[in-house]
Amino acid sequence: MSDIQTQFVKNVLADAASAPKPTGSAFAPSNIALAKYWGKRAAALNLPINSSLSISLGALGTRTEIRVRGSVEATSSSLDRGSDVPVAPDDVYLNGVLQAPETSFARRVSSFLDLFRPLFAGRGFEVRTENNIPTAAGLASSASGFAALVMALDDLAGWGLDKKRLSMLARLGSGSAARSVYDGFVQWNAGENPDGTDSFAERVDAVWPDFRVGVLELSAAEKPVGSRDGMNRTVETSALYESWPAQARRDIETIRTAIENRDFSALGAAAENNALAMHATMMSAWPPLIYLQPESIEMIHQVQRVRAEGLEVYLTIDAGPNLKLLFLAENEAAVAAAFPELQLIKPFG
Ligand code: 2P0
Repeated sequence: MSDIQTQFVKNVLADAASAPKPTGSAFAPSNIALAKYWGKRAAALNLPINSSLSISLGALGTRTEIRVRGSVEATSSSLDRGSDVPVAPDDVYLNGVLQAPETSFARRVSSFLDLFRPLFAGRGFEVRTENNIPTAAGLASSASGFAALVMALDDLAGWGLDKKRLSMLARLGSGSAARSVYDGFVQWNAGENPDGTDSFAERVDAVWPDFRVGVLELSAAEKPVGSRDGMNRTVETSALYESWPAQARRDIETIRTAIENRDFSALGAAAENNALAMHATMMSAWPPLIYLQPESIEMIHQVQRVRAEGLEVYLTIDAGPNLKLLFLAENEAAVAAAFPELQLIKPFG
């Protein structure tokens, strides 16, 4: 926890209400970026170099329940007490199982909660996190996890924060979490201010009930490098990264227009090109970042084959080996036949 983070939290909570409850709870959906976030301009406030655009995954995500040990008033003025407040340990449960404090999951949750702990008299929390995302499906749970955690804290303390502020706080836990406070299509504006006040996500005003996402879980191989280190390495060493922010801007523009016009072909092409361009920047980092496995390459070719035969299906890939397919309801049966292992997701229910 740095001073700059503490100050940021204090500013975001400046006008917050206070109506503490015994338990706070919230659900946040997972999301998949159609125009990816890759690269930070400032680490402490988790500020991205480029804006990104995602689709939230409806009922797939994280439900979190949080309570303080004992009841305390949560006010922003108590942040002033700062670091002389003793830190109490948290009990962090994941899918019903208590996580040892030294696990990376418990450590990430606790260090995020440290940002807010002074508001709760330095007490420990009990956090119960339930993910209904199929395990190992390659869907990031940090996005829905930090979004649900911030929303549950807001519910617990009765801050009454709007989505913009929730998004800014979720961003401190994980960049992609900034997008998971909304349903549907979401744009996270990178912003320019060093103080992070213009970097938050907004909902794209569109409902597309026929939009489908499919997950192809291809490989359980360990990621060579996590996203955080991977994007830093890419920014620092890849000569191709120079062209990335402009590509991101173009793709977001194309995808927004495509959503407006319900032009699925334009959306799919821009999303697929964006994901493969991101992987090109990763591969051109040094040491190289190759998240794709042989199975990923095989399936990329399979997608191109079936598309050449007339089936409108596009792919996107995050920092891992698994593919996510994009298609419309009318092609659900054909896509399922071409990709029997596909896990079907309906983002709009
Ligand atoms: C995204 N990814 O837009 C991109 C595409 C992975 C590839 O956001 O360091 O866990 O916590 O801000 O959000 C994964 O990175 O990284 C990610 P941090 P995060 O979905």
